[in-house]
Amino acid sequence: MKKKLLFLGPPGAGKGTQAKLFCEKYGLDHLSTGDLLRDEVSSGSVLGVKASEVMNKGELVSDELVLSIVERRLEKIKQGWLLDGFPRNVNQANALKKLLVKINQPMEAVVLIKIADDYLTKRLLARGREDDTEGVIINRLKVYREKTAPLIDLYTNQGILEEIDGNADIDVVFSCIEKALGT
Ligand code: B4P
Repeated sequence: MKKKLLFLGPPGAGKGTQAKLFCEKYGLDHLSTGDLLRDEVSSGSVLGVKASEVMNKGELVSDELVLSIVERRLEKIKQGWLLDGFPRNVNQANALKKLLVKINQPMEAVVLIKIADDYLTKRLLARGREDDTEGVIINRLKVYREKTAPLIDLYTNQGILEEIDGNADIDVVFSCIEKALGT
């Protein structure tokens, strides 16, 4: 079974939801940069205060901060990992590639969860997190299109991208992911 995975998709596509289920079932370490940043915010640290200002505008937190968090965590994992919400731009993808070469753990598959903007906005408004207001969601979608979507071509060209339709019930999306990954 593939054990070095990345879940990619627009905000609200269900990356976090599916990643959690997948890691529980298959015993992988779930590495969500969104969750790790929210932990930093709750701790009230200087970095957390800075991160919270950026997240509440729907922008991306600095590559430097995110990379240091990921590097510290990835090096300790032995069993297999699932990256959720990282990388989010080409710079982060290049840094990740270097890190994976260094620790000799190449990425095995990327799951792209696709879904139309209308559904995403409805889902996120219903969730109601601090960064789930209409104006911030519009900006997050714009940032996704400009900065994260170019990663789709990058991983397609590497031949490791699997596309999933995210506009279905959670268990249906989960089965599609399992099928795509051949579990
Ligand atoms: P994230 O925490 O990654 O959150 P997200 O992309 O908005 O949500 P996700 O796709 O995981 O959706 P979820 O499963 O929760 O990012 C938040 C912020 O952190 C970013 O804007 C950025 O500022 C910062 N950040 C994170 N990573 C970064 C990085 N690498 N670099 C820089 N900054 C970074 O699902 C959403 C909702 O839909 C939930 O309520 C869920 O219950 C529901 N849902 C899920 N699947 C469903 C389904 N099939 N049907 C119906 N509802 C569903």
